[in-house]
Amino acid sequence: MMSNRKRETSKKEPRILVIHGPNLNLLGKREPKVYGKTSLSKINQLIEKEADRLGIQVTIAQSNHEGELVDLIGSAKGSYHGILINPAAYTHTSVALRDALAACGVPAVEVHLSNIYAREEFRQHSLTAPACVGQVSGFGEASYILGLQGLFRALKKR
Ligand code: CA2
Repeated sequence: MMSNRKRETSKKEPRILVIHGPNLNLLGKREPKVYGKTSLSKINQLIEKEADRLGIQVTIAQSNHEGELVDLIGSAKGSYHGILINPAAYTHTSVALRDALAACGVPAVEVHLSNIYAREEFRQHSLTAPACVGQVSGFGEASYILGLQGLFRALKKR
C-alpha cells in the first residue's frame, strides 16, 4: 500500500507527477544529520508552493514498494507531462524502475537530498539517472525545487 495518499494541486498544465521512493516517509524523524530535519509533508508543501509559482499542476505520491513505483511511473504516460522522482535506495538497485522510466517516455528528473557522489561507494552509481533528462543531488529539500524548475524548463523546450 502507498503510505501517503496522493496530494494534488489545482488543475492546470503542465501536469507533473512527483514520486518519493522507499523510506522517505521517515524524513524528519530519523537520520537528521544525513537527510535534515524537514518532514516529507513539509517538502511536499514546498514543492506545491513552487508549482503554484510556476503554474504547474503537481500530484505527489510516496511508496515503499518497487512494484507500486513501477506502476506509478507506467501510469504517467498520457496523464502527465513530466515526472520528478527521488527513487531513494532503488536508485542504486532497480533495473525495473529504470526500465519503467525508459518505457513510459515521459521526461523525468531524478532528485536526491544528499550528494550521492560524496557518500558510500554503493550510492555513487544511479541505475535510474540514465533514463532521466537530468539529476539534482545534494541540496537537501532544495533539490526538489531545483529539479522541478529544471523539468519545467525541459518541458518548455519540447
Ligand atoms: O539523498 C537521497 O535523497 C537518497 O535518495 C535518500 C535515500 C538513499 O537510499 C539514497 O542513497 C539517497 C534514503 C531515503 C530514506 O530516508 C530516510 C530518512 C530518514 C530515516 C531513514 C531513511
